[in-house]
Amino acid sequence: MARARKKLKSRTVKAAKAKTKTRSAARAKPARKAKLAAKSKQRPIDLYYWPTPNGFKISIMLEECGLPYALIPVNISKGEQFNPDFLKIAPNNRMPAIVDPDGPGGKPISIFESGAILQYLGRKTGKFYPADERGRVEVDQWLFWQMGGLGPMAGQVHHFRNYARETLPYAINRYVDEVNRLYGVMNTRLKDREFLAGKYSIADMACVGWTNGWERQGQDINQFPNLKRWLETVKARPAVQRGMSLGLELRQGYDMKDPKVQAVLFGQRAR
Ligand SMILES: N[C@@H](CCC(=O)N[C@@H](CS)C(=O)NCC(=O)O)C(=O)O
Repeated sequence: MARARKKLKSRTVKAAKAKTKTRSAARAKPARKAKLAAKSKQRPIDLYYWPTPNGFKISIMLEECGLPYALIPVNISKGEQFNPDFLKIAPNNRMPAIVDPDGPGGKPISIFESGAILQYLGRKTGKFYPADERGRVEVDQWLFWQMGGLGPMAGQVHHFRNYARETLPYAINRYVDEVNRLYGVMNTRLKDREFLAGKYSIADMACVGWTNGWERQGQDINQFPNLKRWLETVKARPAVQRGMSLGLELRQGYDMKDPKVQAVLFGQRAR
């Protein structure tokens, strides 16, 4: 019920925005008019989301592309990621996921895994994901580097430094060191280019939420001046700011240190 209400509210906000756009369309030049009309016909993408670094990747991309979307909160602290309807879309019981009503062939498509969603939205819009093979490979390398390295390792640091019930120095040091190594790799990469793949892309969107938490990962950003400069540049983008503030209020009242929340999130085994 709460989910449906949120969705409705979000759709109402989008509808109000669409009305504003329709009014400005009346004054626009013909080519711009056609573009605005096409945009107003776009049906919103359902975004299954909770405000975390993995969720931000997709809220940022949707904001950057100006795509209409409806926010459907998946409260992972309460276990909503195990709802059977959600599992049909995201069988890994993790958010984010999307359902695009206008998928390939004009039919709906559902997608889980943030990297796959970013690539899909990049192909769909032709934005922030080059069409030429060399440019695409540049982006893919850094996107997969985030998906397989930076994200999981930083996630382990958050777990062992901030949430684990026992203090395990070996585990903490192992993951703090690995994140430190990864920050070093990123810092070197950014020495002679503004963004990870040269131009701003989905690879940068994938990394910003994870590097933003550097303090909680036991790192000192000042040791990585190129990374620091990159982080400031990316975070200054209005769409990134909108994406990273989406739904922050939903998290209020939920504490990862609460044993009830930990019982949902930790110690998961095959079901
Ligand atoms: N590889 C996945 C990871 C997503 C992920 O780990 N999401 C977390 C929140 S950041 C989640 O949904 N956790 C729910 C749970 O642990 O049950 C992706 O990038 O989409």
